[in-house]
Amino acid sequence: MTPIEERFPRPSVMGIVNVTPDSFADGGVNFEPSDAAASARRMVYEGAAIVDVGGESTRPGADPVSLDEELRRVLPVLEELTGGLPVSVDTSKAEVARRATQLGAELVNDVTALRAEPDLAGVVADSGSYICLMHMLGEPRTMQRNPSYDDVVSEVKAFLEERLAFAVGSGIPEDGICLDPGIGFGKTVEHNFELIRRLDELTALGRPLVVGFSRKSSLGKLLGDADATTGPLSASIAAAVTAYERGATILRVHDVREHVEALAAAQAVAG
Ligand code: HH2
Repeated sequence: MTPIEERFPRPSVMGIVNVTPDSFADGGVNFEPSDAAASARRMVYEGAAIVDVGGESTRPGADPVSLDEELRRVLPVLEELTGGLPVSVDTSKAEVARRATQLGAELVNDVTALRAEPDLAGVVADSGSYICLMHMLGEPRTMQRNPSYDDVVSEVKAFLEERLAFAVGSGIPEDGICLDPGIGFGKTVEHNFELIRRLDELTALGRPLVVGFSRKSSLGKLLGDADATTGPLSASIAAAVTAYERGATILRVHDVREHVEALAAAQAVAG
């Protein structure tokens, strides 16, 4: 296996393709498989290193989706894309990951970090795919009801360290694992910004970090709308660039071209 940090050099952009009717920022836009495939192709053309195809919204308040429904949503898109396009699958379900990796998905993005279905670890190990392990406090339906931590960064770090050990213990090579603090998953606005401010404490785990701040409601709330459910592109780009400067490797975004351009400038500054 090529180590994930060689396959995705810093910074790499992961384009988001939600094959859902209800995702918080782009629900419905890519619900038709042909629309989703076209968006994915455009994102790669615009410079995405990989596109993340998901069939279940994990926005605050979202209800889970059945296995059959999730397969019905993502398989037609993956059938159109894989072989030609670098694809990851955003799923917590072992069966979805198994079918997706058979179709060529090279990364499994599990927002539950192998807690929803621990069998997913074996699927990833057997398929030789990469995996992203993300932190979430609680579950999507209720996670934004007053999330609280003594110290958000050290608690997220301890969680990711434990999940990394679980994944390695389940046979997934450490070289193939990246970690994600889970912006917006059981976190207040201040928790999210503190995680980026102190991102060096998470890079100390020695694995590449994924950060997904794109269009998230904390950005809209920061700008004065207490009831925001999304945030603007401009603030998304600033959050991605500052995360990159603090050590993030993969930036998970809706607006690929704008992020690729901004990160090119930030990378030129970094030298
Ligand atoms: N955010 C979302 C979904 N999956 N995966 C990772 N690794 N990191 C993230 O920050 C992350 C994620 C939520 O964003 P989106 O996919 O646009 O929305 P929805 O869950 O409503 O489909």
